[in-house]
Amino acid sequence: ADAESPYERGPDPTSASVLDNGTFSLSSTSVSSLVTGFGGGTIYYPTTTTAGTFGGVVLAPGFTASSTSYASVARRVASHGFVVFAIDTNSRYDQPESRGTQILAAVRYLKSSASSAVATRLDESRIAVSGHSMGGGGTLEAANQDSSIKAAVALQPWHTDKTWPGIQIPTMIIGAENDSVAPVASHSIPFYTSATGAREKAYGEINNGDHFIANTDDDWQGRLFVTWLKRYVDEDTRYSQFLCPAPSSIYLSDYRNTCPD
Ligand code: 9J3
Ligand code: ZN
Repeated sequence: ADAESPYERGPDPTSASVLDNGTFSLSSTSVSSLVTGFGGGTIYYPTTTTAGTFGGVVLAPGFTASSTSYASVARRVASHGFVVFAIDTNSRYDQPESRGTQILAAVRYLKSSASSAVATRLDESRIAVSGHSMGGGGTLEAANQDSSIKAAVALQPWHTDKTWPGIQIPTMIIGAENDSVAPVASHSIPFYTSATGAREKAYGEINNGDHFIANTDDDWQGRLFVTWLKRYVDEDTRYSQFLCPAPSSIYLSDYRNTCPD
């Protein structure tokens, strides 16, 4: 097709490839907990230096959790051609508002202070935010505060604030049908519904999923996460077919979106 994005990375996607890990081999580097503004973490990035630079995403953990619990989802996303920074928070007990501030501190770190191996592979102009549970609430905070972020993906987000009309950036919320910690009826769905200012938004709900699906390498969670970043961080319209019309699957108990994307 014409009008291809200069940021397309990896082979043309298929309905099978979007449900699998990507094609990029990965390297990783750890970031000290002594950095300013957040708690360090691990950056996963494609090893190649011959495929152009990659967009980035900061991924924040849930209440009491650490970055290590998100290694599989981080690697899943990175393998499709992204620099993924799974962060730790200053305290495991930090609330969503603080997690949002820390996500944005990690974005600044990724853009300006990361190792040369990361810096040579990252396109610092194309960064997304993500996180799980209270880190997903932090994702909403970060998205609400910084409209220069290219996209947001909130995994089973938890927040006491149920209304997010100020978010402007493309936002994907991934809920889990059987989540009893952040029930979709009182978290993900009102977050999605209230995000009336988002340029594009989608809500995907993993059938039979529980709150801790973000700590697994679930294929449909991976598909939704990767597809959103491909479309809005990479401007890769090869992935539009997986967003519009809305996907339908026995693995999804709900899906809502704005189309066209
Ligand atoms: O995984 C999470 O961040 C859980 C959110 C939560 O348990 O809130 C209750 C205080
Ligand atoms: Zn083409």
